Order: sequence, then C-alpha cells, then structure tokens
Amino acid sequence: MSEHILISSPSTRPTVITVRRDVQAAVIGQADSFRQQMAARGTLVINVLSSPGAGKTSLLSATADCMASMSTPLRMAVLVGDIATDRDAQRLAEHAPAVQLTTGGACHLEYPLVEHGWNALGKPDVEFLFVENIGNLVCPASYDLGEHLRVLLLSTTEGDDKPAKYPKAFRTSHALIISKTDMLPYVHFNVESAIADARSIRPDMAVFPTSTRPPHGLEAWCGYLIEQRRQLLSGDVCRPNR
Ligand SMILES: Nc1nc2c(ncn2[C@@H]2O[C@H](COP(=O)(O)OP(=O)(O)OP(=O)(O)O)[C@@H](O)[C@H]2O)c(=O)[nH]1
Ligand SMILES: [Mg+2]
Repeated sequence: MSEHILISSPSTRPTVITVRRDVQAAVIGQADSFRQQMAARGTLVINVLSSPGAGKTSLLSATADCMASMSTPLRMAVLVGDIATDRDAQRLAEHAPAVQLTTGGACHLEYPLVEHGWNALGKPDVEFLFVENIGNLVCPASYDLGEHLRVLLLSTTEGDDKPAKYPKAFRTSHALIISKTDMLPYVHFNVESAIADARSIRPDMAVFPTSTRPPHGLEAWCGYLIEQRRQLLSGDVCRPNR
C-alpha cells in the first residue's frame, strides 16, 4: 500500500514523497507463527484451492470418511470459506468438525479468519486441519493462511488448459487433485496434458486423480497426507508458498 505525504514550504513547490509499506507483513508473521504452533502440536494444515464447484467440499467429506476408516483412525477438522451461506459447513459437519468462514464478498481467505475459525472450533486435537478456500483460482494464490501444504483441485469438467492460465495457483501448490475422473468419458479433458502443463510450472507437483462419485483414488490421496504429516513430525516444518 502507498501513503502520500505532502511537504510544502512558502519558498518551494510542494513535494510529494511516496512511502511504500508492506501492510501484509504483520499478518504474514502471524501466519508463520500459527504454522509453527500447529507443527508443534502435530497438526498438518492444508489450504485447499480450486475454481468454484471443482469438488473441494465433496473431497474433504470423503477424506474425513477415509481417515476415520483407517485401522488407527485419524481425525481432521475443516474451516470452510465461502462468500455467503454456511451450506458447506453443514455438509461437512456430517463427516468432521467444521466451521464456516463467511467473507461477505471477499474472493479469498486471509489468515485472521483462519485464526478466528480455529478458536471457534475449540482447537480440537486433530491430525489434520483443512482450510477450504473460496472457489477462485486467482486471489487465494497470493495469501498465506499459515498452512504447511497447499493443494489445488482441477476438475475434469472445467478443462485441461487451466495450469497455463492460472500459473500462480499451480506454482504455489504442492499437490494437484484431478477431480471428477468419473466424468472423463463425457468431457474433453486430457489428463496427461494437464499433468504435463502443471509440472512445467511446478516440476515436483504430486498428482492424484480422484472421484467421489463413486469414490476412487482416495487411498493414494490419504496416504500422501499421512506421509506429509509424518515429515512434519520429523521436523520438516515450514514450507510457505511463494
Ligand atoms: N460427477 C462428479 N461430481 C462431483 C464429484 N465431486 C463433486 N461433484 C459434484 O460437483 C458439485 C460441486 O461439488 P462441491 O464439493 O460442492 O464443490 P466445491 O469446490 O466445494 O464448490 P464451492 O465450495 O462452491 O466452490 C456438486 O454437485 C458435487 O456433487 C465427483 O467426483 N464426480
Ligand atoms: Mg465447497
């Protein structure tokens, strides 16, 4: 943000000095501190991005069921962002503790809302905390929510050309879920081409083709999350996305 300071004296023309300050700096520091605290208590925080309707809430509901069905059940909670309504939190509540974060118009979540939601959840003892971001492939890419892992969903129904069009969302995400694979017979979506495009932006991107109707690919996805948490517990703490 810029601040303009007007300096004038009787003998000279006014001089405008532009002072640039990073107004996000304090919030970034708070997000980083949250990331450290969550690592210390053994909770992996995952920020989930996608365009509207790509299947975030469906995936998180299925993930909660998958984690709960493990021989040693794993617990998760969800903070779910939307511009309006608490519909997603109501859906999720059948599967895991969930709190709705309603932005009232903003197209992305910012860290203070995450902190508010975590407090509202009552800081439960969970292995995973998911933050479902607002459906949008642009703004959410620029905000650090204090997550350890950023995951992006690309659904087969929205086209395989999105990585090149929304490079920041792909560049800042550790993993890509190709969702709604059950629709592949009916849509023009080239899985190999989408993966190649995504990896041309982020070569180390992990990729998980999944469907929730019927469930498919969820074991590999949950296995990945468990491995990421294991790495967190072994001291590989902070991986902010830039
Ligand atoms: N065929 C099919 N439909 C799916 C799948 N996953 C989700 N859907 C449908 O896609 C629609 C959107 O799913 P949601 O889970 O609400 O998507 P979302 O990304 O959370 O949506 P927003 O929060 O509104 O951005 C719903 O009608 C789901 O039933 C899938 O794997 N296959
Ligand atoms: Mg949703």
